[in-house]
Amino acid sequence: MLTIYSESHRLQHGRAELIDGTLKPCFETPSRADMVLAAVRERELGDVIHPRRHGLAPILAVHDDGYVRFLESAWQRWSALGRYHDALPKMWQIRRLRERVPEQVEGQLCYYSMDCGTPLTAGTWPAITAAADCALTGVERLIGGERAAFALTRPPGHHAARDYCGGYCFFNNAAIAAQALREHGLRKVAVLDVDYHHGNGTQDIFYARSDVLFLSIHGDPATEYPFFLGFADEKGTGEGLGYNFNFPLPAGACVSTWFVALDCALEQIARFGAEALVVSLGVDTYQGDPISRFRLDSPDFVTLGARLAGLKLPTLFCLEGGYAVEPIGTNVVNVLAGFEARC
Ligand code: SP5
Ligand code: ZN
Repeated sequence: MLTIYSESHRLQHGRAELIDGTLKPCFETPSRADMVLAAVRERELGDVIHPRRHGLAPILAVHDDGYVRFLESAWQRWSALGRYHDALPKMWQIRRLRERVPEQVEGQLCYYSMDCGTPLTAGTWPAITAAADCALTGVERLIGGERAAFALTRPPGHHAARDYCGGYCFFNNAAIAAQALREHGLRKVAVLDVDYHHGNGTQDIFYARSDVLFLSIHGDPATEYPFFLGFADEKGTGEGLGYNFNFPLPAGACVSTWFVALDCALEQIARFGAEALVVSLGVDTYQGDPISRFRLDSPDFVTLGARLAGLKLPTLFCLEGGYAVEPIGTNVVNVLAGFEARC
């Protein structure tokens, strides 16, 4: 399987994340991608290519114009205020506050953020545009007839909605890819999110649409991040009613429960008649993940890959979470190798 990778991911390197009242090193680090790339090479998954640049049009097809312009200019405007550490929001436009875009960068950072765990840095913009280009280059390869491709996207994307960042995500790489597949003429695209956390951003982007089916298997938001979306009764709206499926599972759920949910999701994808599949591939479902509470072990990821291959669809994998850094490469490549074994 082809891997699409850019060194520019390294430019996103947040210094700190607020944990337990103190600033701790970010869980989402460049070493994650290094470990995945090393495993891709070591296990000879296939060629590794650079992304081609696609510009802003495919990004603006799923993200709000004001949000994109904010991300493009934020660091320059932040540092012009004499601030050189990570840009993090300190408040939110919560219930009964005015939904109004502030004029200056500090207020805009609050307006366009979901949490304070997503540091915007000097290198965020080049890193996130390169990640989107990795996903879009993968789409081109699928359109060119490739059965599957792996976009080694970092930072991840699935928490990023039409007009906000959060959960280490800025541009929703998987959503950008799904939309690009639609624009290349595929009529029905499914996005399956297997990250431990609900893909709130992807759900947000496609919630009113029937041409992109969204399904997510994740820790129950009653107790798990992102807390405010990802419940089983969120089924889509308007035209999109019946095209959104959430499978929240209790924290600590056993592996067999997780695979039962996967089977339900795969059945829906087949029923929908998807012409292509985008997988939001987070491996923070691993039993050793430091911020998550599912129990998949490394061999379970091979099984996951094989089940996905059973759909017999052109498939693009986009990397999402996974914070047990040492085994992340093994776990990700296990999925991809399991998929290839069943191709
Ligand atoms: C892409 C992705 O997986 N984003 C996840 C964002 C989760 N952010 C919340 C982190 C909460 C960390 N809790 C620390 C518990 C340490 N024992
Ligand atoms: Zn996650």
